[in-house]
Amino acid sequence: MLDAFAKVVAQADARGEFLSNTQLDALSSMVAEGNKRLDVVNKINSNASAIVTNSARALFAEQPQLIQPGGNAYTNRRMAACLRDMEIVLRYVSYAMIAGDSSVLDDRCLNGLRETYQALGTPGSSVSVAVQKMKEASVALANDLTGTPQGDCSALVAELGSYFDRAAVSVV
Ligand code: PEB
Repeated sequence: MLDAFAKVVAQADARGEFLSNTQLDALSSMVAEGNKRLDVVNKINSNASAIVTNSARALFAEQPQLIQPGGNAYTNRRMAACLRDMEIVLRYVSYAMIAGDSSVLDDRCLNGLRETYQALGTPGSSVSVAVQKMKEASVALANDLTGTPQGDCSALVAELGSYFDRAAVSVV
């Protein structure tokens, strides 16, 4: 598991070189935007249950067969597993966001997840839609500057979106 700093150290060490100016610039802007990054993660954390439940509701509205008899989220046990899975993905996305690096998400959450869903008979394409809905909700929250100083969050929002995209692509 790496963060943005450990990642460039590992890359430079593999080549036996000092950090490049490009690497230093990237870390420098990460430090400069550090408070905004904390705000984004804080917004996700404090809205996590709404992000999960609203996204699940939107998924089931689009794909009602999931909650009909025989569906993959039919019965409370499967519904609970589905909501739990969505929360797990959101949690790991938040870890990647605070670390500024996707390795924690890749290694501890997404690795083998497609195969797990195949073995369970859970449709990965539906999980992917659920993740995209969580992306939309989280990006909207990150873009909502109410109560915070106005500033450019576009790079952070794009980075946040990229972690959801990784998760969405990994399960189909
Ligand atoms: C992944 N999900 C399920 C299981 C596992 C995961 C390992 C099997 C064991 C169990 O039921 O607990 N666990 C999960 C995860 C990590 C992990 C992400 C990462 C670290 O450790 N059903 C739907 C939707 C979708 C869904 C499409 C969006 O209709 C999910 C939610 N996951 C779902 C369901 C089950 C499951 C298990 C329904 C139960 C499947 C079953 O028992 O039939």
